[in-house]
Amino acid sequence: MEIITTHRNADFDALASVFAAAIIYPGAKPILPQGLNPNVRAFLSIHKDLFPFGTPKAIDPEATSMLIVVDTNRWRRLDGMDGLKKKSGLNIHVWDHHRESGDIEANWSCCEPVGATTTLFARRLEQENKRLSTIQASLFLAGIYEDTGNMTFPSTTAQDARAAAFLIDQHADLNMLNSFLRPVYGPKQKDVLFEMLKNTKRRKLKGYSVSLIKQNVEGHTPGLALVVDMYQDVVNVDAAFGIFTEPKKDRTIVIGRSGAAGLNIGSIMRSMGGGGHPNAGSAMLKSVNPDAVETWIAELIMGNQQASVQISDLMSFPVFTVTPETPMKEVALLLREKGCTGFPVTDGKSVVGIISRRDFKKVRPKQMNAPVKAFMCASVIQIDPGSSVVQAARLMIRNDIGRLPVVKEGKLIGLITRTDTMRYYYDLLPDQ
Ligand SMILES: [Mn+2]
Repeated sequence: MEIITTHRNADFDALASVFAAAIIYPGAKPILPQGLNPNVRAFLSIHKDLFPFGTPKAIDPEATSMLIVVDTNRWRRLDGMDGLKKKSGLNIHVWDHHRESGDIEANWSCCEPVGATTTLFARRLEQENKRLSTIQASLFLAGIYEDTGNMTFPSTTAQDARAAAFLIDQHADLNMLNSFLRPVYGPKQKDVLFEMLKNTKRRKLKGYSVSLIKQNVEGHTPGLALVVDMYQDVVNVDAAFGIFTEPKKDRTIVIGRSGAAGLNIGSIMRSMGGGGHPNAGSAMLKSVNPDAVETWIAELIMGNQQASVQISDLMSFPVFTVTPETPMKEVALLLREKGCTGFPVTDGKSVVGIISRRDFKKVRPKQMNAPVKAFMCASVIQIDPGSSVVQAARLMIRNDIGRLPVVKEGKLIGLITRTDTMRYYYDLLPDQ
């Protein structure tokens, strides 16, 4: 007997990988864990006959000679495989895309840090010139889209896009993807979201706006990740954490979402024994005090220093400034000479305005002798050196400005421009 299996709470990448493996290992039996994510459950309820699978109960460890594990490399994420864990001489193959190494010792493995495990299978199927049915191609594409956030997660690689191209060539149905990848959001999830919004609080941690909400949930509530997603959107914070406690089971599930590039949810969750991507992750904790969990997360964020780039790392300094009395014609010359698009205007140490090339549009030629204070923008939006790049970008977008003076204790210490934030987003930071 040969078995293909994947992690608990299987998502589309896990499910797609299991059935792609069934094509590559035609003699092996797909076994799905008991817990499935709600989208996957909905998909399977309709496609049950097309994707036959067994449950862990069907396994006879004695008779099993080979185990193919997909989309994980850890024993504890598997369901009902304890009997095989101890078995000696078992031939194990692992297909996975997780960056962390696990404890499953494989005789052979295909593990590469791509966006989805399904990508590795799609590549192999293409190499073997396999033809796929529309349903197979659609399921595999769903796996890749889900795990790469439709190719937007930073973990996405060119290989994922190539695999998607192959699957679309094989007539994957994009309408099907739309209906099954749409997340489950029902009355129970709505209640949880409503409660979270009622108890909304925000705090500043390392320059990020973060919301940590503790809440009790009754019984199994699927789709909590989506609820945290929506919550983060609505309250508009850099990161949101739901600390959901199920009192009857004495367990707490922590779900985190981050939109800030420097705040890595995956590494925070790994510190708590869970896992995830830079933008999203979760951890399951037994017998914990939710207040302590909240403090723990806050400490992890505060300690997450190397990962978060601050304004002070990106800003330029010293800053060239002009005084309020500098004549406009001199400012024009200086802008050209320095190759800048604007200067802060300072009176002593404090910033009293900003003058930029844009402001010259309203200056008539005979006004060029007037002082800069007549034309500068006097409402200065400044930023603290400890703030995050996301915050700087937000301020610039919201106020339609291209530069922010960086001010510490009332003193101008640097300038951050739109170009500086771009450099950060496109990962063009100079080596330090
Ligand atoms: Mn995956």
